[in-house]
This record gives sequence, structure tokens and C-alpha cells, in this order.
Amino acid sequence: MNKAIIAGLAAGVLIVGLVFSPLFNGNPLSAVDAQRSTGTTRQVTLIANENEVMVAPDNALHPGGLKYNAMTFNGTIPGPVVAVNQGDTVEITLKNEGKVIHSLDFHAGIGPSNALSGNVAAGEEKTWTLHAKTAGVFLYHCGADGLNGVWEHIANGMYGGIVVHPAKEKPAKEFYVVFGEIYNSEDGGLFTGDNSTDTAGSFDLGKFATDQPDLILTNGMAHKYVPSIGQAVKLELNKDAEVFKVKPGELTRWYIVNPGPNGYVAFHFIAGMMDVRDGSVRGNYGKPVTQDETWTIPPGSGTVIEATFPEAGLYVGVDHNMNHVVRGAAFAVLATEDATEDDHPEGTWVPSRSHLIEGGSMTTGAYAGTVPEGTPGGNATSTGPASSTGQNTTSSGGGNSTRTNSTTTG
Ligand SMILES: [Cu+2]
Repeated sequence: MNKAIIAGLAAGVLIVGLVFSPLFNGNPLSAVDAQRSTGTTRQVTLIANENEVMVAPDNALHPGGLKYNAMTFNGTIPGPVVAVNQGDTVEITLKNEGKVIHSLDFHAGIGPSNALSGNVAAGEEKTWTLHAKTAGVFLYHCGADGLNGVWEHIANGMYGGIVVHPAKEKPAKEFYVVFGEIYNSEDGGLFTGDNSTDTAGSFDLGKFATDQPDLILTNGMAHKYVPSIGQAVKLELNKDAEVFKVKPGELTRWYIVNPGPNGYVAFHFIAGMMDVRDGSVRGNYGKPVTQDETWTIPPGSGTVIEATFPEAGLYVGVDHNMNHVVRGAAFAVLATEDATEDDHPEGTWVPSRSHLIEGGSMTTGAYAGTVPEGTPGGNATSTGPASSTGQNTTSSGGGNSTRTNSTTTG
């Protein structure tokens, strides 16, 4: 190795050290902080915890279903969707009711003081401020102890999505869908006959390190929204499945989030086409890729997908990686004139731009977000902590928060 290369490596190590040391120590003052946002100030609380959830339904692939020792925000995989309008200021509180250190990384923020909470020890809480400047849908996830173990906390379910509505946005029926991998020490594998157990599994480092997820969860459970597949030979996947309902021809907007931690999502609607507004391309939100068939969503990212389903009938949103479909990454969409404005499967409704302007809650379920009274631009009363129905322990495994305050509260 020549001297120039060694010098380059040394400089690289030094730069990485300079960049990451303050990051681990909390929130240094950011230059970005000077450019304050001008919209409404909103408050949201996320509660970190460790709890057991169902990650697979009782079906032929997993008789009796599968339980997992998860890590969660507000009790569910995924954590609740957090919705704000572009230009809003968000005061985020992370309360740690678990036994180990947790933290938060909001990809909608830019600069360590905006995006990161820093460590929050067990039993403690921390509040910090995010300025939502870029429109789109973005991942939030636990950063564990200064990134040490972040892979495990994400794989265990500590993630969700934040939607930042742009100023000009066509009204649409909107849905929140998060895919995520499970590496389960108690899962014997698909089609092996050894995949039923009463014991809740835990994070399997070996499976994770070799990219072998057992399940790809759709909003916290494999095949959560797919009753069955097969016509000549029917395979029942989830007897309790709800399906997404839309009206033929209506504009729908899907906030699709891929926390990974490792794999890409090849998002596709079977029998559909879609327009893509990828919030990860800064400033490009308003220039959609139109009429595409399949769109890549990398781990650590979210994408806004718009679609209309012109003809009544059944469509299916999938990760078109077939290994992921069989492991749970799919959801049925029924286009029917019977669809209504608010018949979303539990936990998938997203507070709209106008709902937020009217002062409605910025999230669903427990600890719904609020606008502090007297906030300029916040013309409504605080909605306060809502029902605690989002706190599901060993229930259907996530995304189960109840829609609250869907009408104007002001
Ligand atoms: Cu964590």
C-alpha cells in the first residue's frame, strides 16, 4: 500500500470520527437549526418498549401462528404513522418504558439536532424538535445505543413512517403500509414442517448476517391482508384478513415504507400501474414517474405511490420478489363501489393535509399527536392522548391502533 493511500485512509478515519462522535453524544447545535420552519408546531409521543407480538397468522405455513419477542413503538409493529404538513415543526418525545436503551432516527429531519434523539435510557424520556422541510414519506426507526445494535432493534420492529404532506396535494384516499423483515430463532423455515412453536422467538443474528429472513411482515404480520391464494388449489393464508377497499377510478395514495433492515422492496400492484412520488429525491416530490409497473424501495426508505384502480375487482400490492411474497409481503386491494371514505384496515389511515390544518390528530391510536394551544397556525384544541387501543400485547401483531379524531376537532 503506498503512502498516499495510507494517508487517505487515515484522513477518512479522522473524518468519520469527527462526524460520528458528536452524533453519539446527543444533539449538538446544527447549522440547519438556524433555518427554522414557519408552520404549525405539533407534538407527538412515541413509547419504546419490548413486548411479545404475533408475527404470523395461524395457517398451513405456520400452524398456530408465530409469536416473537419484539421491540416496539407504541406497542405495535410498525409504530404509528406520524403525519405533518411541510413547514411544520414537530416536538417529538421519546419515552422509554423498556428495559434497554432506545433512541430515534427520523429520516424526515436533516442535521443531527433535527433527525436524532440521542440515547434514552430505560425509564427516561427526551423531547427534541424536528423541522419538516422536505415533502414525502420517510422512515423513522430506533438507533439503539448510538447505533450499536441498530440492526437488531430495527429487525425487532422498531420502525414506522412519517408523512410530510406538500403544500399542493390532490385529495386522495391514503394508506400506510410498512414492510419489515423478521429473523426468528424459533422459526424452522417455510415448507419444512418444523415451523410451529408455542415459544416466542427472538432475533437470530446468524440468519440476519446471512440475509435469510423468515418472514416479511406487512404492517407487523405476514399475510396480514391476504385471506387466501389459489383457485384450483386454495391455500388459506389468513382467515382474519381485512382487505383494503377503494372505489374504482378514485385516486389513492400509498405511503410505502421499507425499514429493511437488509432487503429491497420491489413494489408492484398486480393488475395495476402507479405514479411514483419519491420523497427521497429532494425537491422532486412534484415530478412523478408516471405509469410505472414496479418500483424499487431500498432499505431505509419510503416512497409515495399514487394509483387508480379503474375496474372493479381484486388487485394485490406486493413486493414482487417472490421469496418475499411467500414470506408475507402482500396485501389485497378490492376495488368496489361499496368502498367508503374511512373503511381503512385498522391502523392504516393517514391523517390528511386538510385534517391536520383543521387541527385533527397527527397520528392514530395511543398518544395521538397534538397541536399545543395558542400555537400560531394551530387553530384547534389539543386532542390529548387518545384511546390506548394501540397498546396491543400478543394480539394480532401490530398496526392495530385505532383511528381517532378523523373529523375536525376544532
Ligand atoms: Cu430500540
